[in-house]
Formats: sequence, C-alpha cells, structure tokens
Amino acid sequence: MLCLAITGQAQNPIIRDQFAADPTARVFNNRVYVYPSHDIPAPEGQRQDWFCMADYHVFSSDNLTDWTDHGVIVSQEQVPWGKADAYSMWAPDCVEKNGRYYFYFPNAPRSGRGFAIGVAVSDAPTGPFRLETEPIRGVSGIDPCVLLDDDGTAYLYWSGMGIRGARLKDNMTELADELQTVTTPQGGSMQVGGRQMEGLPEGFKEGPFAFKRDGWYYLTFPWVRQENGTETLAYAMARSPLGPWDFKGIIMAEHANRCWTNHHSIVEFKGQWYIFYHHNDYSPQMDKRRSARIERISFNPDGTIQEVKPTHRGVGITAAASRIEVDRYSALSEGASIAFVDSLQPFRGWYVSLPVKGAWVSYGDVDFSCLGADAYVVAHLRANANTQLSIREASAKGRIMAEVPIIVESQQGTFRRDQRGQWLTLALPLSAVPKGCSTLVVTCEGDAVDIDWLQFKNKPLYFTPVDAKAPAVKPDERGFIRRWKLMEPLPQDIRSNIVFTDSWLRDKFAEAQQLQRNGKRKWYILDSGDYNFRLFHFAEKWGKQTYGNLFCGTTVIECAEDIEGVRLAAGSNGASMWWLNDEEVLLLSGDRRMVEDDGVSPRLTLHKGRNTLRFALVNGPGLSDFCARFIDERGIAIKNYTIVR
Ligand code: FUB
Repeated sequence: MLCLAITGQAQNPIIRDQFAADPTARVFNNRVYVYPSHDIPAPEGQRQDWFCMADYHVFSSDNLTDWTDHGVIVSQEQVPWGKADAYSMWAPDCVEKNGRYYFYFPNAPRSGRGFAIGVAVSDAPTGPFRLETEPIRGVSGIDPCVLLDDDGTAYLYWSGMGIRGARLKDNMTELADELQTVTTPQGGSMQVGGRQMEGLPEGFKEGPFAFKRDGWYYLTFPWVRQENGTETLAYAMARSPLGPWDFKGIIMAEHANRCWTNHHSIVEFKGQWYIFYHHNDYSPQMDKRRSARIERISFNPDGTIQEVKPTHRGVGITAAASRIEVDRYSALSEGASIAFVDSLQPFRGWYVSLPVKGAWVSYGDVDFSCLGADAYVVAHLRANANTQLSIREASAKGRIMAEVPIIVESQQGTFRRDQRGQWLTLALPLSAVPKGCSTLVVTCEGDAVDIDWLQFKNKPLYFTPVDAKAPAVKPDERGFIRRWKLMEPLPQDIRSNIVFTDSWLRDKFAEAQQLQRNGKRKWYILDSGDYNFRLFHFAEKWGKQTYGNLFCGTTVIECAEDIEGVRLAAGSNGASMWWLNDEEVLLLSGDRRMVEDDGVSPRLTLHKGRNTLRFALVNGPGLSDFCARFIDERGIAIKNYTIVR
C-alpha cells in the first residue's frame, strides 16, 4: 500500500490534495484515523451534478496536523455484492473490536434499488480489508455508524427513511434481533431490521454518529430544520443506546454558502473533543465535492454540546518554520477576502487580499519557540503601487515583528516598479520574535497587497562552539570528522589561484606549520553542522576577509586500539596539506574544488590512544571549505574512534 505523507500546517481543510467528505474519525492506539468518502469529478456517463465516489482512502495523524494518506482500502470493483460502476461509496465508519477492524460502508447492490451496507474486516486500521460476501441483512440505507458500548455490545445506526438503530451480533456483521417482514411501497415485501430512533425532530435527517460520554449516549446527525434549507448538525441525548432520545438542538448551523450537506464525527483525542465535518472548500461552485475539516468541541456541565462555528483556521499549532497559509485565517478585517491562487487548480490553495490601508488578517496558535535570535521571515506576496505592510504579534495594533517598506513608485524600496502585480518571495529581517505560541497578524499599511504565505526561518547553523565540558564526539554516519580546532584566518594577498604551484604551496604550508607552533594566534574549537566544514563562513564570522586566507586546523582522534591500513581521504577548496602525528600524509595541490575523497593518503596506522590530524588550507578569490575522513582498503568509512576536544 502506498503511503503519502501530507505535511500539514494544522488548518482547514485537513486533506489538501483530493476531496475527502463525510469524515469519520476514530482513535486507535493514540492515533487518529479518518475514514472519509472520496468525492471525485464524475466521469463521462455519470450524473455530473451528483455525488460520485469509487473508493475509500484512510488517513492518519498523531497530531491533527501532519496527515498520512494510507491509500485506497476498498474500491467499488472489489465489493462482491456491489454494482461495480455505481460510484456510490457513501459515508463509511470503522471500529475496532478485539483487535479486529470492521469497516462499514454503503454501496448500491448489484440487484435491487437503493443502498445496502457492507462490512470489510482487517487486522489493522489501514487494511488490508477482507470484504464480506453479502451486505448486512435487514439494513437498507446509507451512512452506517457503530457504537461500541462499555460492555462490548455493538450498535449499528444508519439512515434510510429517518434514522434507525439495531444491536449487532458479536460477529459484528449481522443484526442481533429478528428481522421484520414489511410491505414495500411497490407492493412487494422485504425484511427490515432495527427500529426507528424515537424523539428526533421532524425534517430530513441522515449521517447518524453515536458516541458515549459520562454515561450519556449522544445521537448526532445532519438535519434540515427549515423548508428549502440545507443541513445543520444536530443532536439528541439518551440514557440508553437506542433511545428514546431527547432532542437538544444544533451543534453547527447551516453552511453560509448553502453547501447542502454536512456530515461529521465526534472524538476525544489526548483529552480534547473534536468535531470532524465537511465543507466544499475546493469546489465552491459544486457542493458534491467536499473536504474534511476539524474544530474543537466543548460540553456544558449538564452534558449538552456548545454550538461550534466553522473556521478556516481549524485546530492545532502551526510551527513558525512551516509555511503559514494566512488565508486559513482566524479572523479577517472588513473588506479583506480570500481567493484561489489558481482557480483552475483549487488544490493549489488560496491567498488573502488586503485591499486598503488598515485591512488585516490574523492567524492564531503559531509556535515561535523554534526561532533563534537571528531568525528572519520569508513572505510570498503580490504588491501593488505603494504597498506597505507590517507583520505583527497578537493584534492589528500589536508589536511589529517585520515590515515591508515598499515604495514601488519611486523604485527605492524592496520592489522595483516593474515587479508590481507579480508574486514575489521576500526575505525580511525580524525586529522582534514572539515567545512560545502567539497570533500572527498582517496589516496593510499602504496600498492593496495580496499574501499567499509566510514562513519564519533560522539562519543556518554552520558551527557550534565547543566548550571545555563538551563530551567527545564520533565521526558522523559517513565517517566525516566534524570537530576541528581552527586558527583565526590569516589574510593573504592572493589575486589569482594561478599561484598554487606545488613549490609555492610547500613554502606556504611550512609557514603555516610555524604559525601553528608559535601559538600566538587565536584558536576556536567548533563542531560543523555539515560534513563539509565551511571555512568561508568561519572567516566571515571570525576573520577579517572572506576570500584569500590561510587556514590552519587540528583535531585529536582517540582510538581504543591500533587501526591499521587506513587512508585519510580529504577534499578541499582550495589547496591543502595534511599531517598525521606530524608526518605529512597528503597534499591536495592546485586550484581545487571541494570534492569528497578527492585525494587519499598512503596506508596509515591510527595508533591506540591519541593521534593528531592537522591541515593547512589556502584559498584565493572563491569559497573555502573542506571535508576529511578515514577509509579502509575498500573505501568504507572508519568510525570506531572518538574525537576529543
Ligand atoms: O457523501 C454522500 C452523502 O452525502 C452522505 O452519505 C451523506 O451523509 C451526505 O453527506
């Protein structure tokens, strides 16, 4: 099964590369699994304006932010009793009992009309699922949901002429009680199981989702409360699993854009209750292509549910270092709006438009704790004439973190006049970094601006200084030595690398040896963040000039026993010379580029105890870096030693 990680930013909709309607969320082993129905554009020959679903995927997450698509678990051609081209794989459910996962789904049967409900069984929440050969007898309808009571009894709810409920047998695939024979409107007869749920309001109902909390049974369901209305999410409570029910009211009102359906599930995850539901975010013109969303949900002390408002922001913390799609806003000022980046490719997402000075967008729960003192922010935006904006903390009047002082017209600012109306990616310095979690607000301070995303970044950490208490380290996983003691760079007057002849280099490196010995210069012990040691950045921070330097370095290697037949393999930009225990072992001469294992020494022995490896490196106009490791006869990295301070 193909698994695809969908890296998230904790926003709605939660699945961003396909439609995912009717999201049933279940928590198995501390992980949330979402079993949605999979809306697709209708193929030719199918009703273009109706639901169209050919298979089911399952998605999972352990933080409600990063979702993994585990791929297709059941598709219509596999269902032994189903019509292979019905495209009717409507809202499903999945529950676990005694280590087995039972997946319930509606589908059009091969013979007869309407819908039946089938079961597929697996040993894992992501499948593979084995399909039962027949649908559940006595169940004619859609939107199955199973409630597992504390004593292990399972109840099935479904919709078909109202909402019905029934006890399931222990095998989870049959109704426990006798079926009744009833006369169909066409005059025939059929066997029907379960009973109509009592106490629910008049009006169209479907999509039952039942759960238990603090001794209360909840039956929640999409409900059309007004004539010509669209679906709300409503609920009733009872003291027993099959009612009678006491209707309580609305959990979520009708979608403002008249998306006709809504369909949901309610779960507790890590101590917080959530409602999963859908909206037609990626298909505003056609409400049969829907996308799953999440909001937090709260209960009153008497067990009733507080009404929930749908949001773009959704739930979860967004790391400041991820792309923050501010169009998934927490709040938007009057006049501000969102639009698709590319209306022909809705899955590319949205941007937010701040049309006038004073307009703003806010985005809550951003975790800034990953940022260091020299972090910066990257903004992807489209400027107009005289655009100017501020990135603030907490509110539209809050502390300024960064500013875009754009003066398009006079060509003096961040943009040139000819970049007006184009999408640009700008890196901006930060004047303040919030602590912990905070709200991000972008305010328009000039003419209109469109913002696609923001992303905070740390300057790459090239080196970490090593203090006297630092423990010994190992070479990295490829055997490269990343800890070096470096002498402050010694500026050289080198106009061209043409001077790097062997004799010139030998003289220069002899001079370097003297310098190392006389001990008058400053030394720094550093661990490199990468296998290639970027001397250029070392010179930038600790030297006087970045190009044209002589560098000297040393590292001390401790071996538990003699390691014979090793070779030093090094690469450098530019030329370098290497000594092991004061013996010259390698010269990388001429005008070099840094290449891994560019030169190798003759066979050497690393002695038991301490060994000193030294180098001197010179560069002219150009970057300077090096890498070094020991390899065996077959070129395999030697790693059984430590590097001490
Ligand atoms: O997704 C198809 C149908 O739309 C579901 O089964 C209903 O609950 C409604 O959401």
